[in-house]
Amino acid sequence: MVDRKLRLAGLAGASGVAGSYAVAGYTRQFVVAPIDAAVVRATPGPVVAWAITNVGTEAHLLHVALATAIAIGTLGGVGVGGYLVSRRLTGRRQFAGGVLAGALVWGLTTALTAAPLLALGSAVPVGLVTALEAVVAPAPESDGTDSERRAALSSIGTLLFVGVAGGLGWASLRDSERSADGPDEEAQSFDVSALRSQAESRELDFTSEDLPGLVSPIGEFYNVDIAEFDPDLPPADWTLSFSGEVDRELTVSFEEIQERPTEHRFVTLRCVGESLNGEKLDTAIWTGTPLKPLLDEVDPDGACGCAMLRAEDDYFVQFPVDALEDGFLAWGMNGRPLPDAHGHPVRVLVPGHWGETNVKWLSEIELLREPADGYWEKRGWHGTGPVNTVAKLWDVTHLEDGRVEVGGHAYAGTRGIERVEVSTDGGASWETATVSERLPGDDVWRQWRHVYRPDGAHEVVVRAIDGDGTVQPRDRSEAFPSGATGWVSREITP
Ligand SMILES: Nc1nc2c(c(=O)[nH]1)N[C@H]1C(S)=C(S)[C@@H](COP(=O)(O)O)O[C@H]1N2
Ligand SMILES: [Mo]
Repeated sequence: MVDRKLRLAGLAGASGVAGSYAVAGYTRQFVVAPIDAAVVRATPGPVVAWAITNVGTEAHLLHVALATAIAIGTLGGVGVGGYLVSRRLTGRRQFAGGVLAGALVWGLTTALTAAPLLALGSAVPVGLVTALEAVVAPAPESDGTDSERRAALSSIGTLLFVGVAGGLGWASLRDSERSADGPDEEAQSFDVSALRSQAESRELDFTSEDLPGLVSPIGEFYNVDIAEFDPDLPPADWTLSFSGEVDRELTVSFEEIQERPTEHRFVTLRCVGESLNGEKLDTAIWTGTPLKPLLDEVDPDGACGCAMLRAEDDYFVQFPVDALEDGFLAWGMNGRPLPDAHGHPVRVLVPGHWGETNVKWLSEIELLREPADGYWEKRGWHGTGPVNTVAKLWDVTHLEDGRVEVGGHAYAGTRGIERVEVSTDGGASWETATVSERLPGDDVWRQWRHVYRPDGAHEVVVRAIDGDGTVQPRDRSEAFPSGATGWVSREITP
């Protein structure tokens, strides 16, 4: 008996979650989304840090799976609970039970997602599954035989399966259409062709085809979010407020911000959580306006000279106003409106500082009196300062003539990359690599390349020298808490 109720709850919950996905897609209105956000918020900092450095980008699968399981259990539990209560009250199995189950699930889903219409996507299947169970299960007085029941159950199962599979198929079709981004060059909204050709003319001629160019295509640009489900923010609904320790408060709309002087800039981003030779390092051509004139208008006067930036996904980060003054409000990426995943409609870009300061879906800049921890700093990270210098070893190619080509990208924030050095004897002697010509802008990476004739097994080591002449430190440390350090090296056997 208990077993049957559990099975019914599982079936009802799963159909509710599938139905919600079918109507809402992988968005904030999907019933799993708010549960996932709660799971992420409740996860202790050390667990998050461990997952970021050890599980990498797949870590999100873990919390989404957990959130999905919780959603199935909750919708199923509430649905079957409602059905059983109704049955007890009316003394009979009937459709009223299904209606009550559906209504409860509708209320719960609406409360979670604030989307009453789309909440029907989970309510209707749960209502149907419980109501059908009322029909199929024999009433105590009935003499329905086991085989009749089994036949009815299996036809309901088939119907459900077809319904759910059809719904999911339709949803994924719709989602793939929605996210059909196409190549960057198509559908340009801003003319960034001049910068694009500057980048192309400076790219090194690698024999290997595996090395990224100087501008990362939108679909390949790395992505780090605290929320699995991006905010969905129409530009017309977006505003940015300057609040707190200011002389004049100010709120600007998307339209107003776009009327300001517009620039296109190359800016590189790097996540403090990436491993030493990781790939959370990318560059785009951003379109936007400088922040300084807006800050001058509000005239910050807080004692700490610091600001808290807040975003639509409840992300927040604190760092010095000085750093913010060099910042840029961007609404374009590689010639297109900022994509949802990268902060649509507006994000901030802070030159030379770790990725986490580059707040997406930016909604508020609060000037503070005293410093306070941001989202990641509360979780133990120290990632609001300038980036560490790094030379990545992203490719080793054995050329046909027996030589070896090694290459990658190097980045040192606003200090710039002066030189990249390569050792092919484990760090005993060093040679200077070819680097790509500097791109305009004061926060951009460079490519490097070196070709040599190997002599047996050996160890390649690379290091960058920044614009101040400082050599990338050799001492190794993990990404947590303030960014990986050390030289990237690789054993090579001919
Ligand atoms: N609102 C918001 N902004 C955010 C984040 C976030 O989770 N929410 N992640 C930060 C981190 S840790 C990094 S490394 C960069 C990544 O930007 P990208 O996803 O556009 O590459 O965004 C930063 N800005
Ligand atoms: Mo990050």
